[in-house]
Amino acid sequence: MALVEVKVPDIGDFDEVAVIELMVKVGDTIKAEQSLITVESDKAAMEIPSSTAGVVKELRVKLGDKVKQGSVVLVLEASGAVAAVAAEAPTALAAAPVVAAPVVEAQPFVASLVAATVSASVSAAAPAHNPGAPTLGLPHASPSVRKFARELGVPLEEVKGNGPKGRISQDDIQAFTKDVMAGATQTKAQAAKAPAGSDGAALGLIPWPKVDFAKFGPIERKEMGRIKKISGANLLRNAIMIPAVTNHDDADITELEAFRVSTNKENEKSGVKVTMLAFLIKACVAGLKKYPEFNSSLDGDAIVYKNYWHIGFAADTPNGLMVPVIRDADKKGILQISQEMGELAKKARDGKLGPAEMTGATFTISSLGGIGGKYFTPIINAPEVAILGVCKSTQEPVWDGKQFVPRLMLPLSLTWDHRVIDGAAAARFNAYLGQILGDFRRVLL
Ligand code: CAO
Repeated sequence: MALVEVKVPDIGDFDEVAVIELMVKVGDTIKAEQSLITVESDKAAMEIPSSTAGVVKELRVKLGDKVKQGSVVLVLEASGAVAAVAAEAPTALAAAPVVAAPVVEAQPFVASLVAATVSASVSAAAPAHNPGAPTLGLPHASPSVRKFARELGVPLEEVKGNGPKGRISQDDIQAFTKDVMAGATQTKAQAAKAPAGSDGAALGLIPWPKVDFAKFGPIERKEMGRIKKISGANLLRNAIMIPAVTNHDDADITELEAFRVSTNKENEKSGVKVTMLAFLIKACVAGLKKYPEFNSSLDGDAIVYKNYWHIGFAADTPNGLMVPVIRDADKKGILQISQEMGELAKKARDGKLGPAEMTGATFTISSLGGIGGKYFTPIINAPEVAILGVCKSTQEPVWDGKQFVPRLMLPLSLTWDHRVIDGAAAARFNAYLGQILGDFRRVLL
């Protein structure tokens, strides 16, 4: 039988990550792709799977160890015909993907919103929650469960795990949240802070309506997938925290579309198809350079201006919305951007995007142009400060000073953070985009 070293694969932007969970032990028989350990950086947690099936002979890491790409996780006696060479775990990690930014740590506002909402219904008599048996070190839960808890602001250490060895499942988190929402229990923080009788109505929110839909007709209940849950929590925070405004405008892309079609004809054999989105990425980079506040982030009372232009684009995948990132879009041509976009969109649909491919965007474009619609109000992908929504171009009658002429018009919807950007700047940004898309030679100016 071959002995195989399973190593930490490429983990994207992270140099060193901490081992926070050991999911196997010596003597365990494991399958290929089975998760072995969980590692966590300050931005994301991910499970390191095994490339090979076999029996664990030796664990080379322990809780709290720092590991990086190439660190040996364990030694396996491989089952089947496996060459006795060091094997690397596959690069498609089970990293928790997010819309826009990497999975964030506890989201204080969402958490406090939940707390405020629930305390409205927590009666003074609600007992402080009695957590399950104390666990040594971290509570026993998978990364996705841990993140789910963080997104809801649920203190994991107070949740009683009902799985084997007290493992906390998503059901346990949901049950805990329901209890808190129903006022049947309180978190320790609530018990400590909320004075008896506090209604916590600081936000003026009433509890979420609880309806027994089955009373009105047949229903089917399906739990949301992981990506939807993660993106939902991020979207909620961003929608609530950002004073966002959306400006709608149209760009005349009649000539640009003709150029796109002819470019695709010329490049038919290359296999790279250019869509309007690639031009939009380039046009946005020009806009971001001219109006740098759109390429910034808020950091307390400071605005951080970024001198790099990484553009995220929303991709619709069977698992939910994902935002791969084209890095250094300012240094790339339309064909390269198109090619990378095609590759990243495919990886997103196949669930194979790595953390590095989903992080670092300075601005995002959400294009529904291939589907339809006129305008919409995209939600900003924090910590970015603006996002461009694009819908389907249509032929429209445009007055040229003498007569109405048919022109291909592209609807643009720019949502911006009013803390950083003013309405006039947003109107200028959109107008500038329109100029560039109307005459793409302006990109060179
Ligand atoms: N107007 C008219 N037609 C457009 C267009 C536009 N603005 N944008 C794209 N099209 C056309 C393309 O030219 C292509 O036409 P052909 O098939 O005739 O060549 C067709 O629509 C399909 O394009 P596409 O969607 O495959 O390619 P894309 O580069 O425009 O977009 C991607 C790629 C990954 C962004 C897209 O597939 C996608 O996932 N879009 C959804 C994004 C989303 O969900 N946003 C909402 C986020 S908020 O919930």
